[in-house]
Amino acid sequence: MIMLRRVTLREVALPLREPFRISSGVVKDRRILLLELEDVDGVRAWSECVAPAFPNYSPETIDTAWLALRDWIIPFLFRSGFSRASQVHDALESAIRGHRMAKAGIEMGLWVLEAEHLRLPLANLLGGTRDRVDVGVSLGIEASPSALADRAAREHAEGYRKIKLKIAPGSDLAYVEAVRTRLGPDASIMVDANAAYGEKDFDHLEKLDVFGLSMIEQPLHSEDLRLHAQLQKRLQTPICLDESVTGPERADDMIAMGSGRIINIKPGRVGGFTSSRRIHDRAAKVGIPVWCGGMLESGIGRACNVALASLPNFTMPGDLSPSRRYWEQDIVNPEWTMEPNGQVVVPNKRPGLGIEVDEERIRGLTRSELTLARDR
Ligand code: OSB
Ligand code: MG
Repeated sequence: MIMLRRVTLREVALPLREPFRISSGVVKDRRILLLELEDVDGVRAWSECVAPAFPNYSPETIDTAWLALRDWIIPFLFRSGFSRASQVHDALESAIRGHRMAKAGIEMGLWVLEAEHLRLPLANLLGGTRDRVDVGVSLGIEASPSALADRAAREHAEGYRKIKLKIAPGSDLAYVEAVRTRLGPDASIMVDANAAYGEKDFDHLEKLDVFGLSMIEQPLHSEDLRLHAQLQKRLQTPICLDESVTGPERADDMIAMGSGRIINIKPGRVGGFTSSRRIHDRAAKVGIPVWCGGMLESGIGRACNVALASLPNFTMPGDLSPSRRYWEQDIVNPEWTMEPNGQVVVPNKRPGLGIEVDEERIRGLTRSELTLARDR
């Protein structure tokens, strides 16, 4: 039986080594919401809520997540007990609508807690089947096509197995062309528009087909699956959905409507691991490949993503870059690294997250902290 006794919310600030620009905004300092869970047996687990500072990706932010966790989600969980972490998702869904990133933060923590209880690596508990996962890098919008091509060439030489370029109207064709020319025809290149285009851009987006991209991620508005289906009919390049797929139901809609051919699964976006596994299983059944996206996580969120990405249908490289791609110093030991062949090792020799959380460093970085406890 998993019964929470205490949860501590902490906001830490970690400066990115360089600003990360996408079509809808830029991040310089990452405000990160960490959760520390303790159950009635005294077992502890860490997890991360991926909500960003500003609602330019989805409606949630770190501040809405803090509120939702403090006032609704954690009090609800204090009133409940679960024999398995896999039951938490549906209980939360039936009680509280939306707030998926907030829910995911604690749902994933409860999976880690169960893994600690069973002395099992998180990857094994989730059903992971591989020891290593292919890694891709996500590159923000740069000042010029040649600056992006330089950057992409450096990252390609590091071993990354997929290079993802953020695009936006006005920063697209020339940038993609520069990178394709620099990296050559065999490099795996994709783009991510973060919903920046519309129906009027279909002719323009068709011009991306000549670059042999492995996919175009979330070109259109997140709510518009019908429009994505129309665009997919006109493109040779597969569409991959990110923001649009908020849970298994939207994945089913995408599959039924032909709105895309690939799914980016971020456990934070879809409400946690149970939802992620359902999307993974439904996609596998119909031959849709999935890969694990990222939200500029710290090493704690990275551990959750890497564990999930070890499941069998995660057949494409994930946005699972090593710590130094983001931070001067991460908050875990050892830091996340990438093998020269562009893979990350799944830490499945140790229970739980499989890495050590640097609690002292977290204390030093903490800007606000709140401990909630079950009443007796
Ligand atoms: O759309 O995949 C995205 C980062 C923040 C918000 C949205 C996205 C991203 C990334 C970064 O692409 C991936 C990473 O964490 O390396
Ligand atoms: Mg994306």
